[in-house]
Amino acid sequence: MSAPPRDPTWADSSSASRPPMRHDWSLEEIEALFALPFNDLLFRAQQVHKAHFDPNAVQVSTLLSIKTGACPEDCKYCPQSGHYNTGLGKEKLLEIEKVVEQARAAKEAGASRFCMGAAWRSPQEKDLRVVAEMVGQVKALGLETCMTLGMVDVDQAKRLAEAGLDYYNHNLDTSPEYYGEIITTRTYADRLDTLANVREAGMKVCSGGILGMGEAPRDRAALLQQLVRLEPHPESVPINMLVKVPGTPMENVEDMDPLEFIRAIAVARILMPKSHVRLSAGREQMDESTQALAFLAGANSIFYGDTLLTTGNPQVERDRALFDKLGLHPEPIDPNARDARSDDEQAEITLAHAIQRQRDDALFYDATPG
Ligand code: SAM
Ligand code: DTB
Ligand code: SF4
Repeated sequence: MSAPPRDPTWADSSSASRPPMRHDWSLEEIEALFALPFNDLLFRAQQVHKAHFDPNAVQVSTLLSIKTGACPEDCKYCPQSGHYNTGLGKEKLLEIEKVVEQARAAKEAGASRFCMGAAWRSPQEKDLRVVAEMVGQVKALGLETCMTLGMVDVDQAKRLAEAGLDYYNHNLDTSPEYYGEIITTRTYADRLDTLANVREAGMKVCSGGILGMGEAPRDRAALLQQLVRLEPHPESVPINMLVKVPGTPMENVEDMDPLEFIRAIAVARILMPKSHVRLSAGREQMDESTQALAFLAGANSIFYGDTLLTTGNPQVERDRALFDKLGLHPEPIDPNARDARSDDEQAEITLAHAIQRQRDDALFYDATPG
């Protein structure tokens, strides 16, 4: 996956002509984007993509499950929930050396970010000490680090940030309205709180959702509306296509039209112009043309490696071949982008968060189950 010569026109619109980032998109505006003729929608998404990114560069992350199975939460899509029988056993937290070994292999295979996931509701104190050490050692390899460990409070988020964690992944998963159909053991407001805590700790936010869970088109628009309300927008927005795992309540849900999925990627790109939009879970079930359309629609990040957390992902050789066919190349880590936030910028984020928390409390009081 070597870098071919760049198209010199990719960053061709001057910053002066770019509209400011918006957080106040109405549901109707977002639905109107979804309703555009497909070609018009993709053209608009490409214009936005080209104005902010090299459209042929794709950020490459590798995922590892550091603690698998027996999760107390009841997320209906998830093979790791202890509420369903999916054949997964309960595993202990992996040893640090094993994780570092996998991270080194991921780096050698071409990944720039290493994402570690744990099937926890939230980390316990004894575990937090271990994962903090893990972060430090993975980061020392020269990789960006990301973790997804469930809910975190501000203190936990700060400790992870101090350990060197660059990104924290915590998905909103679906719209506030559909959420109660999918998860009952934590609320939408809990999720927004965790995202606010991650921001307050100065980490980058990775947050997105899952499509194809039987949601209505309006739920897709409402999920994106929630993500776009976050200030700043999440730096990373994973859009997962549901992986239907036998034993979960979602194993027989109806397939989503792949073109509707592409529309969602394009709308995410338009709404969050500077974010990396990740074509996340579900690639193994997608043909090459659908993946190519997703990149055309503005997706610019993938999980790379033969497994996600517990389910399959395309073999690395297949991804290398796809990148070659499409003339894509892995995006290098931007050394200036890391830790580049000034104290003033961080203070502004903290203030914006205090305001957003008040708004969320008011808005979600009624929308979320007990
Ligand atoms: N337990 C932590 C949590 O949920 O916050 C972290 C791990 S959890 C597996 C991370 C994310 O994986 C979920 O939020 C969900 O969006 C995604 N995910 C889980 N199962 C999936 C599936 N079958 N298909 C697509 N995405 C899935
Ligand atoms: C995200 O949005 N998708 C990833 C990552 N964040 C942690 C997880 C996908 C999991 C798919 C099901 C599995 O492999 O267990
Ligand atoms: Fe647990 Fe996360 Fe799976 Fe939900 S998505 S059951 S919290 S591992």
